[in-house]
Amino acid sequence: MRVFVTGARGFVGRHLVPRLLDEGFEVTATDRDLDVSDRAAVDARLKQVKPEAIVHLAAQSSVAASTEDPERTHRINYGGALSVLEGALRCGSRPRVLLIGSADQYGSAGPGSPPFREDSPLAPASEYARSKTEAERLGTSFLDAGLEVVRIRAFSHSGPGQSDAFALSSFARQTAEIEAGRREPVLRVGNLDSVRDYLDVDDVVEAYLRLLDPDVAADIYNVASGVGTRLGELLDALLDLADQRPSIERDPERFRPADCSIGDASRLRAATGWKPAVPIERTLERLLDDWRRKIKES
Ligand code: A2R
Repeated sequence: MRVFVTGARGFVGRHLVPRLLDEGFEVTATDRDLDVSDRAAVDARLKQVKPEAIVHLAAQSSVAASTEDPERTHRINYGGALSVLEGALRCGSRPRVLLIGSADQYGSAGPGSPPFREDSPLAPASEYARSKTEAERLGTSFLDAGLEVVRIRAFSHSGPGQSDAFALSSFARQTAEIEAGRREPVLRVGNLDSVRDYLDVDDVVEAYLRLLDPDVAADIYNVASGVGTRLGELLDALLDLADQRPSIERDPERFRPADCSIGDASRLRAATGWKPAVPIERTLERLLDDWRRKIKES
């Protein structure tokens, strides 16, 4: 199967592309070399490649950056999805499209609420989440034109290669810097009471692989563990792996009201048999080792 990947040099793409190649897929990997908001360029490239599937990862993926520059976020996330969907319809090979959305589309749940299901109401609270929600709706509208659009709502995931704009990666980077004596032994954090549903990036990649299967219904799917964990608990687990215990300081810049986001992935499990396989401790270990290596090399 010929798979066209956008955003292939991003965090998930760098894990997905090697896995696709291992599985015997033929891969066309694109990133900044193909601006997804440039409709004509995307159209031309898809007509040339005529893929059987597209995994559309390219995005402005930071919530904070989306608040600073909402227009740019909309242009990349919504405009990018529009280019890819239109290009897919016109390229002649009718590719199945995996549109990657986010748990942020649901907003935050109240304490004790059940995990979000695909039919839970959406309450996007940032331009990032709004752009993903609109891109998903756009994807749904292309079903009528006969395009198989799989709309994915991915919950938090982490692993080696993730930007330190995301909480766990930031904790791991700071820990590795403290271990290396490159930072005073103070770890700066946001709100540790937030509860998140965390997956290892390898489990997310496995879910996307299964959703490429043409026999799986082109539906909306949560990719989630179903388990919520306080960020503070994850930080403790990370520090158990560290060779020293820094003090923890609240960073007003990062501090947001505590939120709660847990997903129910039973639809994905029923359709594909997928379930997460990597324990979070393993994710934290690989993330910390990756930062240790990068800091040593820098
Ligand atoms: O912003 P950069 O230089 O890191 O490049 C990102 C790239 N990208 C684009 N590619 C083509 N045309 C654009 N206009 C454009 N803008 C950004 O997409 C980066 O290499 C990639 C996205 O990777 P990450 O930001 O690392 O996201 P991640 O964690 O791999 O997430 C994949 C998908 C995204 O749609 C997220 O919103 C969703 O999963 O959670």
